[in-house]
Amino acid sequence: MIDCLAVDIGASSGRVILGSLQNDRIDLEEIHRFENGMVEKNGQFCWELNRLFEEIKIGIKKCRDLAVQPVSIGIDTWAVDFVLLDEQDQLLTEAVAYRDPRTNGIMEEVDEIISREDLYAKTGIQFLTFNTIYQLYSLKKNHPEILRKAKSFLLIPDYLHFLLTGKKVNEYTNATTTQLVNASTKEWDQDIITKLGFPLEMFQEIQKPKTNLGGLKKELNEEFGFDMEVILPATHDTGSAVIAVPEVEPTIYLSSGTWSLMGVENHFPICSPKALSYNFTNEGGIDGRFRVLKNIMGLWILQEIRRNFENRYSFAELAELAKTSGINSIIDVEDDRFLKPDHMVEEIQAYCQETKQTIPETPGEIAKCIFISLAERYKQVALELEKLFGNTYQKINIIGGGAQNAYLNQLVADGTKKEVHVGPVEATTIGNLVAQYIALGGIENIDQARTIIKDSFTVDKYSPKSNEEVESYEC
Ligand code: LFR
Repeated sequence: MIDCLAVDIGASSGRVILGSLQNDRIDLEEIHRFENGMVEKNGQFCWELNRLFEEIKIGIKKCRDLAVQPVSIGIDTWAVDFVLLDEQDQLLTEAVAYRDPRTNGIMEEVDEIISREDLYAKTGIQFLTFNTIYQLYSLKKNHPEILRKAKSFLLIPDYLHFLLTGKKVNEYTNATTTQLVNASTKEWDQDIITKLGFPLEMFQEIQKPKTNLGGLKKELNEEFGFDMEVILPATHDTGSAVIAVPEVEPTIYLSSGTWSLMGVENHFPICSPKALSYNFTNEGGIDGRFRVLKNIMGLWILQEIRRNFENRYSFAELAELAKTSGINSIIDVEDDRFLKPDHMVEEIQAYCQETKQTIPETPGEIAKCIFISLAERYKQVALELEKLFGNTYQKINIIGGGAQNAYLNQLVADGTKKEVHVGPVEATTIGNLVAQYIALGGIENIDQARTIIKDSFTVDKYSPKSNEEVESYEC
């Protein structure tokens, strides 16, 4: 039996999960769960990195209390956000969150220095206003003195791994989301970095998933009473999630959580003008794979309206209310206005008014508007993927926490007219563990891992209903 710890921190919560691999089965046990969210510090939205690290330590200590001693640990989080360290390895910056407005208007300024065509041909990364490249450029513009002092650039999981081990590396899958990594060489693109005037020396060596960073720092070893290997998973949560898609055949996956990431796994990047015209990303994956996918503003919109309703309704209740609502107004879920509006419900209502659609009023109407808008977008992106790959896919595999939403799953099946396979819900954690198991020799490769995942976790199926059964939601 091999016991490993996966730490998976998303935008709204984090978990420390114990994964046990035995007889070609993976079992999961949640050891510790904690809240996450942006807080305002000096007028900026930031993550509470020190608290997050304390929570990870609590999780490790709970293992000790349960008399479990995992062999290794690996951490994954959301992408693009980073910290900078000075010569003494002290933090120079807060971990500013990607939804902070500091990048407003910055993409256009970077366009003047490097054309989108060039940037895409080199990196293959989707243009999103909050990519690291734009966050760094905003910092350079507004606080050049900070960037001048920076000696180390670490993405969030890199920093947490540094706190565990004292070693500074940039893990590859997450590094690709900076839009500064060359998709062919899989290394920092020095040309882009120097053109934008970022200090080249602050970028660390890029290390691939499965790299063993060695043991814990001495003081942590003493504090916990045991040592563990620290093994890099795909530290970008989406990278870990896609490892756990339980299909060996190429299929469309939809990693559903705060974001909806919809794409196809490929063995090379597609940085063509056609891929650019669809604005698909090519994020680096494990073992030379690429995630050709689209970032779609996902359940964040629903999380926000829940907050606007003071958490009076659960996600399941909102789905129930939506089902019985007759409204068919649709919003463009990828419009940046929904990235961090002051009040999501009002933003949705304003959008519907401006586009001359019925204004949703009740919680059920607003939820329905969000669900059908997401389903509509998934349908369009599935078509774009088929056009890009010149392929017809028979099914869509929904993974992640959002896969628990039966109403949305059925809407996806009905809209795309494809079989929808649902699960595993814990894909990110499982993918994180798989990299550790392969590094430790417990699993041979990704194909074997996917067979094990298929045998260890349930996958539900939704078939598209016939046209007569489907209530039309076209505008
Ligand atoms: C999902 C995710 C997406 C990334 C977004 C912001 O949690 O990692 O892949 O685009 O968060 O980092």
